[in-house]
Amino acid sequence: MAETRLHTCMLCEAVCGVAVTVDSGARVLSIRGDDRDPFSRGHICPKAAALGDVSSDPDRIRGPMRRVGDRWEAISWDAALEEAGTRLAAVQKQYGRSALGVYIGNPNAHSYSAALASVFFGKLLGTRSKFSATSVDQLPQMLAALEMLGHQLLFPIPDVDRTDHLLMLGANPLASNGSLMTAPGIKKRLEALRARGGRLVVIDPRRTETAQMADAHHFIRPGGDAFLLLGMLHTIFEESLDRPSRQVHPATGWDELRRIARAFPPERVAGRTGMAAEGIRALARAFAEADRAVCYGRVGVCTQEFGALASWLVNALNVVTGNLDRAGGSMFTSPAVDLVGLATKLGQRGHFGVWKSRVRGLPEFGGELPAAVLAEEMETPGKGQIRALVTVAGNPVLSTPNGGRLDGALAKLDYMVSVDIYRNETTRHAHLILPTSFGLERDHYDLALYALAVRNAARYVEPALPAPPGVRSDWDVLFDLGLAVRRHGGGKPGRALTLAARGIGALGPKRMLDALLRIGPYRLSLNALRESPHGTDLGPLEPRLGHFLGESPVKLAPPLFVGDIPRLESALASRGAAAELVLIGRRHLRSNNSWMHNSLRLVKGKDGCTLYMHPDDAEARGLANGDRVIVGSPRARLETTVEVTDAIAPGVVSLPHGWGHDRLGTALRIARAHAGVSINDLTDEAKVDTLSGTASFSGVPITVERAAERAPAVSPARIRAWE
Ligand SMILES: Nc1nc2c(c(=O)[nH]1)N[C@H]1C(S)=C(S)[C@@H](COP(=O)(O)OP(=O)(O)OC[C@H]3O[C@@H](n4cnc5c(=O)[nH]c(N)nc54)[C@H](O)[C@@H]3O)O[C@H]1N2
Ligand SMILES: Nc1nc2c(c(=O)[nH]1)N[C@H]1C(S)=C(S)[C@@H](COP(=O)(O)OP(=O)(O)OC[C@H]3O[C@@H](n4cnc5c(=O)[nH]c(N)nc54)[C@H](O)[C@@H]3O)O[C@H]1N2
Ligand code: SF4
Ligand SMILES: [Mo]
Repeated sequence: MAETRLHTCMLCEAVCGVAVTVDSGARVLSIRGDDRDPFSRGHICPKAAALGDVSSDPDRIRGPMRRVGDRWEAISWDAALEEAGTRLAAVQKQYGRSALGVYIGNPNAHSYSAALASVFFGKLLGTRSKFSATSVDQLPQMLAALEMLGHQLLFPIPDVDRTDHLLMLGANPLASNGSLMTAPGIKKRLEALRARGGRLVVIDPRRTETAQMADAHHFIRPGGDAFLLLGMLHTIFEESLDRPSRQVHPATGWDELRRIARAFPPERVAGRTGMAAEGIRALARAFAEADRAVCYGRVGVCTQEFGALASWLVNALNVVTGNLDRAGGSMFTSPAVDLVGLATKLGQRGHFGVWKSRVRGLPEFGGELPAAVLAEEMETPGKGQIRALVTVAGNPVLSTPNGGRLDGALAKLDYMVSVDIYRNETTRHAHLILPTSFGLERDHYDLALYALAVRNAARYVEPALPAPPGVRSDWDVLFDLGLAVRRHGGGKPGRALTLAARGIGALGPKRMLDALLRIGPYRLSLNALRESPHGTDLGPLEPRLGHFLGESPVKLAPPLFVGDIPRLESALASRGAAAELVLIGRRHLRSNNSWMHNSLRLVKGKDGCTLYMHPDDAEARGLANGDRVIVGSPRARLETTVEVTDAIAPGVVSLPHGWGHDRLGTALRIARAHAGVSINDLTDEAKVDTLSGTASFSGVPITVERAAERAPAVSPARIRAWE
């Protein structure tokens, strides 16, 4: 008999409530949006249906696997944990604790149990060689929060449901469903904004799906955002459009910011932004004069040469116009589990630059090093060289800059363990793959994303599907693996931590979540949430900066950012030969980073991995729609298909990330048949936002030429890794 169970989609950040209908054999018959979820109101996207595909995917890893040479064999959990503990501890004993690296990927944030367990996991391993997807994503926004607001996780959230003017830079929520802005059904929310007379303005080198529904869209040169924002601030100060009296929470640094902006009149930055000076002034006036306005920047603003400066200036624009912590402006969520509030009370705010990476000297952030240095830290001999690695729900070969180099470096490690559900481009290098339960097989409360929601909400669901018998929960795997490494004695014994971890590990994630809900702002509990299985609405965002800052002011001009202005100046001054073409990324509604391409329902049909090119650029190269081309950067040459479209700015081309599934040794049959190429074979690990260490994906100089009949278009690193 069929039965319908409630769950929450955990693929992207929108936390859509779903109703999963399963048959008596626990096979998924359908996945629909839950109309009765007060937050997501029935919204889902095409990816939700693929949740069942991943669970039942024949290629999924369903029990621990050990690699012997290039052969894989099943191994018991006891033997696997014993081997991993012995080998990883041996590396730490011989070469020091930080010779063991850890890389934590994106899906970790989408499981409350994994997110909580990984904190202990990191402490148990006791290494400084920690990496995550943060440094190829939102790090600049965290740095801006740390420096301006005093906590690295205090993300300002655009109050989209009440604003009159949304200025959006480097985000495409119609494809991504919103990021650092949990807003299920974002398209409807944006339609409502326009229906109530508000304006949506999009700044993007591509006329995206979101730009197409906006009131206005302006092309920008990749990496031009910090210049644009300074030009806008210049106008606002020059025309006395700033609103110090409207800014409720006090802010310092007003004069310093005014002084900085004075040096960037729109006429001066126009060239670097690709926008007309008068256009920049008009943007500034419209924003400052709107009753309730919010500037929102996301991945396109972060992963670029001046990502940290741009992220700072987005916040600064909101403050200067009196829109921070104000309804319809940039606000702060009050989640049922308030980890930021808790951490603030404990005095844990995050840190930056306390130590530097060994080889290149890039700064740590919150105890992690930039993913852009991972390969060099493995390849460069000397004390502290990374010789073993654990990846947890990450695929850095496809997701970090110059993945090809990393691919080669992983193949040379002494030992590697991957906690993952697939044998993919990264995990194929592991000596052991430890598989976890997935998605609908877990209970779910969205610890991370309810804390970033545009409305306060909570929902707890029990597992909707049984997990395959051979896998374990992420919680158990992380605690067991961490404790195994401890047991085999990596470095100091650390008895207190070991005992605490053993106790907390045995307590389980539910008890921990329940405790966090009970001490949260609404004094909820798991049982209270269970009483509203469709979810609970906890009301609109309320001003709450005082809760975090007390009397402390917002810092409008933190010295860290002010100190980086000379780099902007020199970029303006150096009018070197502009690259012919620069590369940016893109997301698609039917794709999710690197790991949903083994679902036939998502990849069938039109090729998802094509190169967008403006008609002028195509004509200049004699290229037509559908032609095969070679895209070249100093890192690789790849063959792909060109898609001619005037929706991309002239001089800019775009490839999506997360593709390139034709590498040897993976076990992803459908993805291999829809392989595409990896943009991160082309991107450059040397190109980072040097202030924050974040990868600079936007604006990679490349060349495009017609492919010869039979072009040898394989990245050299890909061959090297398997020689
Ligand atoms: N369908 C789908 N949804 C996803 C994901 C996915 O892979 N697929 N991934 C999830 C993840 S991990 C994240 S972090 C979020 C990201 O969510 P978003 O930030 O909304 O991500 P994108 O759709 O990549 O939008 C980034 C935009 O920045 C533009 N851009 C590139 N360079 C520049 C620049 O220099 N300046 C400006 N102003 N714009 C620029 C690009 O053209 C693109 O339109 O999406 C999440 N949701
Ligand atoms: N050029 C370019 N590069 C980018 C981006 C871009 O816009 N352009 N975007 C960047 C961004 S925003 C991000 S967040 C990163 C993502 O970078 P990563 O997190 O490194 O990569 P993902 O593709 O999300 O890979 C997730 C991995 O987790 C596994 N997995 C999925 N679910 C589970 C689970 O429940 N448990 C376990 N144990 N494993 C699971 C998958 O099999 C896969 O191996 O990519 C970044 N890279
Ligand atoms: S929008 Fe995101 S959370 Fe909602 S169904 Fe799609 S992938 Fe899942
Ligand atoms: Mo991300």
